[in-house]
Amino acid sequence: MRRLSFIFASIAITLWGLAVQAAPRVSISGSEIDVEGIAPGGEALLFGVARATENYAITAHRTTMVLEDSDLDGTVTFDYGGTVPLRSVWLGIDLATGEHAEASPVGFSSRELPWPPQAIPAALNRLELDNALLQVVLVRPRAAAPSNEAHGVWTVRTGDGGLADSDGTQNGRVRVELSDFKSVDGSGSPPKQVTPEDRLFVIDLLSLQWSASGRPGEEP
Ligand SMILES: [Ca+2]
Repeated sequence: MRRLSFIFASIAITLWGLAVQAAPRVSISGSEIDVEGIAPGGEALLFGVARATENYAITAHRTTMVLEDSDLDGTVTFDYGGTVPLRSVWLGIDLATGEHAEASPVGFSSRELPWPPQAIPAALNRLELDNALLQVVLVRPRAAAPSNEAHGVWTVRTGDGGLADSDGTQNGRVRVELSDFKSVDGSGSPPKQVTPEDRLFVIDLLSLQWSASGRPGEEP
């Protein structure tokens, strides 16, 4: 009996190890986008931008959607409502851990850029990025906020010299205040400062290039 308990304990530790290391995967098929490999019963954020031409104008459709794993299989599915546009980039983020994965439809290669080292100034209350037009997402993972109050997802769209660019000028940079972020999941006011556990994701609405800030515990 003692031996049996030992075996169960070993299995439990192995499974726990797998759960800690698990990273999500994103796959696209027809009109569906799957985020697989999240904690069973957990939530994932699907963050995507799709470029399309409509009435001779190029548009960027943005998606920031929290998806719940209600059937406990560790996979959530988003239906785009039509074939997922070729020129699109999709990030799946496990909201328990902040781990992410990315995919684009077959035939389109999106480009990941390194997280800009100067993007978060010492005051930690804003971002400074060299983009003309972008969507930013801030995820405070559940694991990083055990109080169950502060975790959540916030997003903002910003454009150089315009919307949510607090430097107010067209200078090739945007300065985005955390206070301009809006909740995606009803979790209330945005954080006042970025913490090392937070994960930031940026998709450029023109080039579809994207960046993710470092893993929890790394220097942002
Ligand atoms: Ca600017």
